[in-house]
Amino acid sequence: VATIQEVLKSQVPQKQADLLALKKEHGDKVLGEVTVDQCIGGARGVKCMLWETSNLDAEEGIRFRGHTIPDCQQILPTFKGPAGPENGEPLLESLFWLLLTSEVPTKAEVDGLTADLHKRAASLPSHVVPLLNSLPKDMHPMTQFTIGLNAAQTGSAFAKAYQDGAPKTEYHEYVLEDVLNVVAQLPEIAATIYRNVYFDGVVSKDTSLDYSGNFCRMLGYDDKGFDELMRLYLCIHTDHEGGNASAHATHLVGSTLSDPYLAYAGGLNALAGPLHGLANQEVLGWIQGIQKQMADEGKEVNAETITQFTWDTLNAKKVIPGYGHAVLRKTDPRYSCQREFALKHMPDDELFKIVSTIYEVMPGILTEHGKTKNPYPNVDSHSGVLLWHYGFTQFQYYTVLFGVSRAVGALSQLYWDRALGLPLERPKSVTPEFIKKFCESQ
Ligand code: FCX
Repeated sequence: VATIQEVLKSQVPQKQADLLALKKEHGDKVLGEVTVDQCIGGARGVKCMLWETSNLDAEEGIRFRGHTIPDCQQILPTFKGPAGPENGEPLLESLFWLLLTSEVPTKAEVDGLTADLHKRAASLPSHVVPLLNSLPKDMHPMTQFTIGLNAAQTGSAFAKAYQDGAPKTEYHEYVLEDVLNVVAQLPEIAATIYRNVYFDGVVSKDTSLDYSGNFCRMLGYDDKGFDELMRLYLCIHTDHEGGNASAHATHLVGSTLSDPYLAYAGGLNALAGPLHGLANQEVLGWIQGIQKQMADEGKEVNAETITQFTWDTLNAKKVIPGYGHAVLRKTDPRYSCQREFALKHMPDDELFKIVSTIYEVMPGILTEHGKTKNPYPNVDSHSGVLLWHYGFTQFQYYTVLFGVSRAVGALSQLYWDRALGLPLERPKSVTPEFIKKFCESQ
């Protein structure tokens, strides 16, 4: 059975040659132009970043190495064995393999990767857990998460190899070590934070399980339904092409030859913003706000009261968390697959019914409001209600789960950034005076 290291090693020369050929043949062609609006407006739609692992279509949503989420549910190995919806959700390790190699792995290959990750988890430097234990319990879990990952950086193989004078051509081999180690070590960092902040600080493992199942035990959950949810959750949050803030930050920081620990800590800091991953927690907070207000007013939570509460939020000049997207213009397929999961496993859940009612009324309200270019729900709109159903109610922590997952996508790409020798990222900025002068001279 091939290891992921062997598969990648065999792919690198061809991929390097392909990129050189692409540059040679088409290097001077124009991919698009940049308007002043795009320059001021967060570079929406500007095609200026190479990304291997996934692609986002505004109408269709994400494809991981060309595969949609429903495709992945059909073709990727599951905990029970081969692919197929009757066997449950794909294993995160399956998707990690696909993102890194662009190949669909066999169950035996995935099992090998699972075992490798379990082994690597033990290499978390011994000072990390005591450091996490010393942090104030009221420090936000995402802040603790980046501290933990930064602290684990002492174990970076790439940082050491660079200091020891490794040649450029070998960087990616050390980066792959770090990528696998970071993905392997994040569950312990994440679970230690969860157990410290909300419980007794004790983290128990079960390495007879897969990555997600073991992570659930570390968090303190022993429920096969929750294991399946975690597999789905961890798969769908991995990657969303390169331009999203956490992936882009990782790619940018990594382009300075910061090692994967430091680069992904940069990504986590971006994920911690409320317009990005923190929306995971904000959605639950918003729903609880409706529930509380309606309870206080002796009203039901229904389409009418949700509509009123939505207008109150919009009139207060706040965003509706979980709705809108910088690229997507349809319901996010990551939302749809979570809805499918809910319909299958918890159709009568009260909170799910509220989320469904929000879905019925929100696109109409946001369209009438007339600002957002996409009135449909994104991934964050649904995840909280699923976690809540299994008793995972500490929603200030939810974004940490997103962070465990996003590592798999952002770091798969970081491996290829170094294998392909991509340069320091350094776009040109312009001053307002330049824009004015330039445009007036046209
Ligand atoms: N509620 C209210 N107003 C919204 C809105 C929402 N959900 N989404 C967009 N708008 C507003 C914007 O704030 C902007 O207003 P402005 O003109 O006064 O600045 C206007 O509509 C145009 O924005 P638009 O071009 O549609 O969206 P952007 O690309 O600027 O922003 C995000 C995209 C995702 C940041 C935006 O839709 C938003 O704030 N959504 C709520 C937060 C959220 O759910 N984030 C998670 C996104 C994602 F899935 C993830 O990263 O996890």
